[in-house]
Amino acid sequence: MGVVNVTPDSFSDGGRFLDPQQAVAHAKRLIDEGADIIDIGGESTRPGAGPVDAAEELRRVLPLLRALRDARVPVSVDTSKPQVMKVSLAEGASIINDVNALRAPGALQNVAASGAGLCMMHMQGEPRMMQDAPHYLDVVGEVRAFLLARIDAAVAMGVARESIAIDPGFGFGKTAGHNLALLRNLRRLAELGAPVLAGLSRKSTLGVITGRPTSERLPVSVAAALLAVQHGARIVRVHDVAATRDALALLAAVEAAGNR
Ligand code: HH2
Repeated sequence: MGVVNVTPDSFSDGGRFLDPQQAVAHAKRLIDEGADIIDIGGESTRPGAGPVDAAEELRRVLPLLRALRDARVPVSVDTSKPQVMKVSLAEGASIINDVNALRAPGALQNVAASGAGLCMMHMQGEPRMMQDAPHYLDVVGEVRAFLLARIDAAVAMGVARESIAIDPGFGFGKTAGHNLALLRNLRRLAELGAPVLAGLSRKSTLGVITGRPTSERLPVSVAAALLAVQHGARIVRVHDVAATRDALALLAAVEAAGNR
């Protein structure tokens, strides 16, 4: 899943693709590099980010969504707002990716009615405060229980089980230690039966480990995507598609080699 953020303030690519033409060109480049899904977002969820209203979010997202209508890959829209979901689905989005796991009133109904795919992510708190003092007794168990409850809620609302992906929400109300425990134990989430999506690309935990700023986190992001897939992720949400593709091609080749 290749990321295109149409925002002024996203943590790693904020402001780069605010111009619709640049956003479209970037999305097409990611598709050419081998992205299987394009994820477009009109509101930053980085720690401390302020909220954006639905009209502004749609103003950012719709030109890109419309331009990608004929793209050869599905487009997902990264939003927590039921209104943005509804309009995006009517305008051709195939997937809703919600960092709030469709907990806003009306969100699940809107997605269930459309038959679209959805990704439900775990977050402790909300973006403005989530990194203040994240706390868990058992981070893996708590994230797993939350995601199971969200799968059940979506299925009860009429969403097909096979349309659901789940995500531990790396960096969303989690310390570096919490993120690493989740990465190490992704298989426990995969056991829930839904494909696991992992978004570690350029995130601050990778900066803590390497001491590098966002702009220098490509190598460690590729390593993180590889580790995530080795630990059970089926989808990786990344900014750098070509490099990640290469690493995953190597992993696939090693696995196909078997014991010959
Ligand atoms: N991370 C971000 C945004 N959306 N969605 C899912 N499912 N999983 C993630 O880990 C995830 C996500 C944050 O990254 P980014 O979009 O690069 O930054 P920002 O939120 O500042 O726009």
